[in-house]
Amino acid sequence: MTKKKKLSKNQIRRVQSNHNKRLTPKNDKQWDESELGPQLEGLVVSRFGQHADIEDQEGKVERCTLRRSIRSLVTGDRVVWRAGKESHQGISGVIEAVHPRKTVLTRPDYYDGIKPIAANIDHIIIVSSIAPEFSRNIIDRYLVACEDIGITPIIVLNKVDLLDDESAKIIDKELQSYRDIGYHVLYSSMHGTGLDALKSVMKDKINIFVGQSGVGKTSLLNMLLPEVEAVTGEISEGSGLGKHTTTTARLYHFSDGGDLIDSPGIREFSLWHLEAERIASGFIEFREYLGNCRFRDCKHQADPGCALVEAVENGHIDNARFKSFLRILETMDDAKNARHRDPNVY
Ligand SMILES: Nc1nc2c(ncn2[C@@H]2O[C@H](COP(=O)(O)OP(=O)(O)OP(=O)(O)O)[C@@H](O)[C@H]2O)c(=O)[nH]1
Ligand SMILES: [Mg+2]
Ligand SMILES: [Zn+2]
Repeated sequence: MTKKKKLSKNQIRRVQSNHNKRLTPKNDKQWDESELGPQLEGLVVSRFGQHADIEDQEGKVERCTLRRSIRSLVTGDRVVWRAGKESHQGISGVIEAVHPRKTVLTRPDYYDGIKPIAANIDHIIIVSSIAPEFSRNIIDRYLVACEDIGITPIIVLNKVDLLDDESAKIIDKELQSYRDIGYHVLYSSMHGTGLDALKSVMKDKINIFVGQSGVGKTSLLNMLLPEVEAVTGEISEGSGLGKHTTTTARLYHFSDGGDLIDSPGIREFSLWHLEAERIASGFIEFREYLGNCRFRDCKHQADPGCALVEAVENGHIDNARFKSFLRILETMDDAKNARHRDPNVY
């Protein structure tokens, strides 16, 4: 058997782009100037490939195509669009330009570098739960991302109905370490616990639910906005993991002010687009110690005179957070070298 020659990164990208072009229907409408109305303002509620659903100023959702000049468009983007005089196969118009973003949550992508997930958000609500599994490491990764982009995180432990006295004690202790460093932690359940508190932190803000698949993001959305009736999915009996039920980020409005974006669950949240120092300062309680290590290039591991290790030993830094930090550094190189493209790993 002849050995297949490995494709270069550029070749892989070209193959992918040709493949995507083939997936775009040939009869996709190319709008002519004379067929389009005046420029209007809109808000992207959801993006699918070359199309996006935008909400116009009357609150009506219109499906539009994207001008080729638009390089990046995500849920939460504010756009300029023009309606077609007639709609074609359910497409009402074209998005012409994207307003500058106030904030953007991103993820690293092996092929495309840094990819945006949602724009103009005020709060990232990190939803966790004991089912499929409680992962402090994923919470910590999201916290680093939030600190790096300057968006306020809120930690939510969902499915509290599944906790017995003993597991409740253990989880309380874990979550107290986040409260101790100033983070807002809430408990919730699709059966009612904590929904009012959640509603009040989200009021008048643009919020996004993030977290592992199956933790109950969409179930919470359905409780908060019953008219939405978004699809939820059981945790797989075989693997014990979520089934990635939600596939695209979508924005919903609260009638009394504020928005909520439900996003697809993730398996892992990599941070390899950040330098080690940015990861370290994403752990907010580490900041006062950074720069105090004996060696300027301290890796904060076995290095003598490490100010972080000392702070852990003195009980000023929580050991679990420090371990989480080391684990993120360890996995960064692996992630950088990953040769697979799994859309759920980001
Ligand atoms: N016991 C209990 N089960 C819950 C709760 N919230 C959600 N679930 C269940 O957890 C499963 C997953 O819920 P989803 O809302 O689809 O989870 P998700 O986070 O949106 O998952 P993805 O869309 O895949 O990211 C469903 O079977 C829900 O019924 C809760 O508060 N308590
Ligand atoms: Mg979902
Ligand atoms: Zn150090």
